[in-house]
Amino acid sequence: RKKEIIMKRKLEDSAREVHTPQLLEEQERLIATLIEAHRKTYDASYSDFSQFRPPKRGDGSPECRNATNPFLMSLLNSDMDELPKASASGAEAAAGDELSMLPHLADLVSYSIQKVIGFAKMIPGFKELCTEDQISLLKASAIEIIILRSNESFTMEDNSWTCGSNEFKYQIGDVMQAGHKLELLEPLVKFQVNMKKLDLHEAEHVLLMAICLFSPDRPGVQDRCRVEEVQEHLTETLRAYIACRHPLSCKHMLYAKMVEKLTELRSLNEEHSKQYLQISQDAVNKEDLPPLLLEVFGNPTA
Ligand code: YSL
Repeated sequence: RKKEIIMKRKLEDSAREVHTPQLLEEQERLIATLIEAHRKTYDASYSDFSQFRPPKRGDGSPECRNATNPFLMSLLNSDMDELPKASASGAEAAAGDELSMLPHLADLVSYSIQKVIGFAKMIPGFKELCTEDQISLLKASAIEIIILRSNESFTMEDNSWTCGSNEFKYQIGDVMQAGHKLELLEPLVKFQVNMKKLDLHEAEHVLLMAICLFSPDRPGVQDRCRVEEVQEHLTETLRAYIACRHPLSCKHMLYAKMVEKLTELRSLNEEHSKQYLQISQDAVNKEDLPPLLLEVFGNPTA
């Protein structure tokens, strides 16, 4: 009898597979909407980056090594004969100041948060949530979605996020100069490498970001059922997409691997919260952290 039941299940399973060889029209539309939302909010020319406060790297040049005479060095190495009025922050940064990359990277993250919000607003079902739930979802997932979307600029050639020119190429060392610890950045880079290896289609990439956003178990979410419903609809669409669009040879376990990435993002998120708290306390120049960033990640001095 048990055998019979198992056989019957197997037949049903294969029948189901045969009956879902194509994406429903509605699922196709959803994917098209998400792709458009992403394209509208991800500018792959990275032309906005020049508006951020400039990156400052302690790059091992003479003025950076000479930490004892940063002001002298900056005057000797430039055409200026006076220190800039704003406390010679350039000289401090040139001296390899611990948080020299913080203003630029904080601006990049603040900019990215704005783009993530724009993306979220175009996902069917998001605007229908109450504002409190929209905020709870965004606060909890912003860093995860930024990590996901950044995979587009990540390259395995030199394990950097390359956003156009060398000035906007970010390596581990640069992120360390924003106050993050090496041992915690390694998992972040590993994550990027493994994501890259999944070689996702654009449809899968955008679905993953949307699924990440609609996680019903985030703190503070009131209407968990609504969030779960949307998430299930998104995951169903992802499964269907993989089943019928992804080449057989590489779709093996792809859905499972993508779900695993969501788990890894949770632990990166947790680690980020701890490091952020530390950095936001260390950042003596409170202006280093843009207001949106303080609002989304938390303001320890508030
Ligand atoms: O407060 C944010 C801190 C994180 C680092 C967290 C480290 C602990 C995690 C375990 C920032 C500094 C990381 C970024 C911004 C460093 C530079 C490269 C990058 C990292 C994501 C988080 C993202 C790159 C881009 C460029 C481009 O692809 C985009 C437009 C993306 O939105 C962001």
